[in-house]
Amino acid sequence: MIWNPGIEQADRETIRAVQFERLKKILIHARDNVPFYRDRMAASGFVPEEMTCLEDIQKLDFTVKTDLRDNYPYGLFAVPMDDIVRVHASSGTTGKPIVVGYTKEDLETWSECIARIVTGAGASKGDIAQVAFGYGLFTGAFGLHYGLEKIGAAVVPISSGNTARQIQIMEDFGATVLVATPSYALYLAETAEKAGVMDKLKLRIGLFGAEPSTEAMREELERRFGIIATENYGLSEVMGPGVAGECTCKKGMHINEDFFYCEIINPETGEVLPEGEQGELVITTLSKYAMPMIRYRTRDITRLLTEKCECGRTTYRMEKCKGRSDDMLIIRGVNVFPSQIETALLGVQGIGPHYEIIVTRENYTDKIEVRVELTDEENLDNFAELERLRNYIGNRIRTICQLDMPIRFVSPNTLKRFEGKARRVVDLRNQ
Ligand code: DLL
Repeated sequence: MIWNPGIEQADRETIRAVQFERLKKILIHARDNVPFYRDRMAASGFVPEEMTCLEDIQKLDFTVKTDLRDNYPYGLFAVPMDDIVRVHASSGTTGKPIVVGYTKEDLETWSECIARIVTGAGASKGDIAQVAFGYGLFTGAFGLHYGLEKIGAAVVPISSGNTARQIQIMEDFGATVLVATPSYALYLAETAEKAGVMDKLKLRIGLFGAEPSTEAMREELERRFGIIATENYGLSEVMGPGVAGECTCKKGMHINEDFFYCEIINPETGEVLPEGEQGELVITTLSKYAMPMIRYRTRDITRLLTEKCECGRTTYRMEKCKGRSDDMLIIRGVNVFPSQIETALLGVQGIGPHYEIIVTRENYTDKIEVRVELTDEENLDNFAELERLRNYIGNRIRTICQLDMPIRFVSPNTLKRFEGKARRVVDLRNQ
């Protein structure tokens, strides 16, 4: 089913016309209400009223995370505090959090975006959706929550953590949809298997997102839970989840293009790349009134897929993110994304799907070590088997990453499990 065929199946001209009309309006709103944007437009002589096409937006500077930090907490809000009905924040790793606000209308837009995505993934009225994202300042749980309610699903707002109880509730409440990060879903699968209840679960759909994951991870989750695992994408700065999500074809995430205008740029030069090329995703919000984001640099590396999807939706899709440009490691001159290492590791017989990438620095050179769990403790003393595994995994990593990496095997169940976004890379370079 398609939630909003009027827009999800619109032809290109209609989508661009809607985008153009909304873009002009939001740029005027931003200029008139946010000193940061007013000053920027004034400095570059940009006048939204004079725009003639969508591409005119390229004359404007990018907005970056530090712009949000510099305007902490409410400096980029474009409406009086009276009109704000919700605030979320994203902590990040350093410094002050970035704060985002929503008007009532923005919340309706948000639910609409999620309703389209979850419908695309096959969820509908009658589903029981267990939301295992953390409820709080994080946008994930509330975002999915209201969109799922909008389509008529029964939402179980269990939040993240307390993993044994999650499985109990999943079984007792007959959850059919699981909302989580892929890494937490993997931990939940492992816990359900250990509890011997996997065959009692009624799950049929996974709505996974909030962190990069690979096709290998999808296959692992689909196999273990016996579900269709779909992925969705978003970020707090532009709304939260709801920017894009996969349909059941699982060939890229359909973008809610009437709400988000997407560009792909060369992350080094800032140049806008031709359609279909891989680069950094830049998003402009077309209908977010509390806090418009103009040309926000997401740091996420992806490409736009422009062909029509088999599902009948016409909206552009974004490919699974390869990673964040700031997560890319440069090892002996070779660029490596953690997702490439994940692809090499998952599905290998004899090791589990959890892994850690340790990065250190010696004599000004970055070094990397990959830690994986053996599935069988006894193999820790079986040198022949360890050697066979080391060669096999080493070859896979070399094929995908063009690099040799030391591999360390550890006992089963010893690597850290995650209840939210996984941190697979342990960066010890500054120690
Ligand atoms: O993670 C919003 C979200 C919640 C999306 C739930 C999907 C589901 P932030 O905490 O602000 O917001 O983190 C945003 O997470 O820039 C990406 O780097 C990463 N991210 C989110 N979804 C995906 C995905 C939410 N499907 C940052 N694939 C983004 C890869 C993702 N990375």
